[in-house]
Amino acid sequence: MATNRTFTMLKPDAIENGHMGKILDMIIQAGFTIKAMKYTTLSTEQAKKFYEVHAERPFYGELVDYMTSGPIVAAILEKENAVADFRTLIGATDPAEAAEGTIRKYYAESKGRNAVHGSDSDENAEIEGKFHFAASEIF
Ligand code: IDP
Ligand code: MG
Repeated sequence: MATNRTFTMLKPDAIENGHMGKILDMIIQAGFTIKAMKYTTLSTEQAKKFYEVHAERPFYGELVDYMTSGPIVAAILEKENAVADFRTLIGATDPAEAAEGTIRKYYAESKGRNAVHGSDSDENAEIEGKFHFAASEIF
């Protein structure tokens, strides 16, 4: 069932490079409403768990180190067709392949340090949102 919600993180490179405001503005201008948001950090344990599906990939250790290297912004976003539209807004995983006008095209450093996360399905959007937010923090 479509929930019209997705989950995002502005990743440590985006915050470190001073892109938090510009990325949030792109998200809001694209029609997403913020239903939950926090400026926080991931523990190694949380990052490992969040990216568990990639545990066997060669970049897993690097990914966990990167995602715990500094603060992130986690948010739940709402819009009709949220999951697919947000993936379109962020662009391909590798900024070299990301379409013009996408967040990753503008702000990602590399395939690994790629500025922003977006859930890949309604089911994962719900799991990932609940991973970061208590019910009382979601509006
Ligand atoms: P996605 O974020 O576009 O859904 P996934 O394939 O799910 O991409 O990978 C999760 C994250 O793992 C990416 O956003 C990126 O930070 C990192 N990653 C993916 N592929 C590579 C790689 O080949 N080298 C280094 N990091 C990678
Ligand atoms: Mg993914």
